[in-house]
Amino acid sequence: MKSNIWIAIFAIIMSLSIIMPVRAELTNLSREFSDALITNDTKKMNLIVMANNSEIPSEVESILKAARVSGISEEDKYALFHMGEKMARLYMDSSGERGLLKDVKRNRFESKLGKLVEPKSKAGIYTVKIPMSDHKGPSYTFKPDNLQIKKGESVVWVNEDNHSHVFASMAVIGDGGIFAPSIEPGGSWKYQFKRSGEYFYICFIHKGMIGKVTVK
Ligand SMILES: [Cu+2]
Repeated sequence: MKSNIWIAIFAIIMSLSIIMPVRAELTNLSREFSDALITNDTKKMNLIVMANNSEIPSEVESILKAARVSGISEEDKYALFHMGEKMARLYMDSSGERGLLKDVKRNRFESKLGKLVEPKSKAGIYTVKIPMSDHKGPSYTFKPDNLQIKKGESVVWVNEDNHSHVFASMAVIGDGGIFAPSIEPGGSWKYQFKRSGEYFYICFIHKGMIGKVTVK
């Protein structure tokens, strides 16, 4: 019984320490919402969103803007995206409008990507490597994970790792199309992009293994 109380106190302190640092820059509406989020008071969060429905889209946009500021700590970024996503989800539930939540998810995805790589080569075929994962712990990645190419060009994913990888683009936040079969160690898979768009892709096996191809 006693240990349960300590676990609860610890959980509250942890969530406070996640959300507190960015509170200073929040509007009253967001502060009220973050209070409800800290205590996981869904009813209150819902009431706040419903009472301020017309203001929610601009509120979420300003949360995203704060999360995109360079130099912000990972904890603050996480807290802001977490709050923005929660607010946008409740907004979708009450208004039926899906665009806002999609926007948060895209921003959140993009915040985890590396710098955009625009190859200059005229080959029309670009390589994304899946390097050998780290022995000290899983570090499954795509290199580069943020690539921009032109319509009609192709990307070859080369698996230099000793694990298989299966990935696909998420039509929920971008364009569908990529659907890699299981790429065995030493194997590769080529895909030609016939349509322009933004392809956000994830590996089904390894959480956090993500990438994006932008086709102009
Ligand atoms: Cu994987």
